[in-house]
Amino acid sequence: MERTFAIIKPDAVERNISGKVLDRIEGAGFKIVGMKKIHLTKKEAEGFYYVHKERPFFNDLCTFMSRNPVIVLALEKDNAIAAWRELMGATNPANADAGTIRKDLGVSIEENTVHGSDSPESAAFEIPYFFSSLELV
Ligand code: FUP
Repeated sequence: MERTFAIIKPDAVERNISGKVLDRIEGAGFKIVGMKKIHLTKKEAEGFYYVHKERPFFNDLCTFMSRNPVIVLALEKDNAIAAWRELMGATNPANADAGTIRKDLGVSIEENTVHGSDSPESAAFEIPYFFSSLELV
């Protein structure tokens, strides 16, 4: 079993479609081992996305991620990291495959509804950024 980290981003929480995303997650066989709703500060968003700090979209991304609450998740499944990336779809919803969350629910490359760890190293940073071990059950 592998664990990955996911976020239901502000665009989805604002549109009241968190449940739709959770339904797809559970329907695809992921076990939700951690879940909470939080409102990130801009600084917390910057810390989370620090690998992108030199990118031109960094400031807008962190403003977006802190404009309203998000739902953070730790997910467990065989090959969870790759499986969740596949279910999410490409970063830009316009390029995402049919049937993926970003294709069906994403608004734009920035407001793309969900986040997912892109490697074991990312998951190992991202899960404990939000969850203590006691919160993973
Ligand atoms: P992903 O792993 O698919 O979420 O994509 P990246 O790690 O490359 O980018 C992280 C987030 O930055 C994306 F989810 C959305 C945002 N982004 C932009 O706003 N503009 C871009 O050109 C690229 C990414």
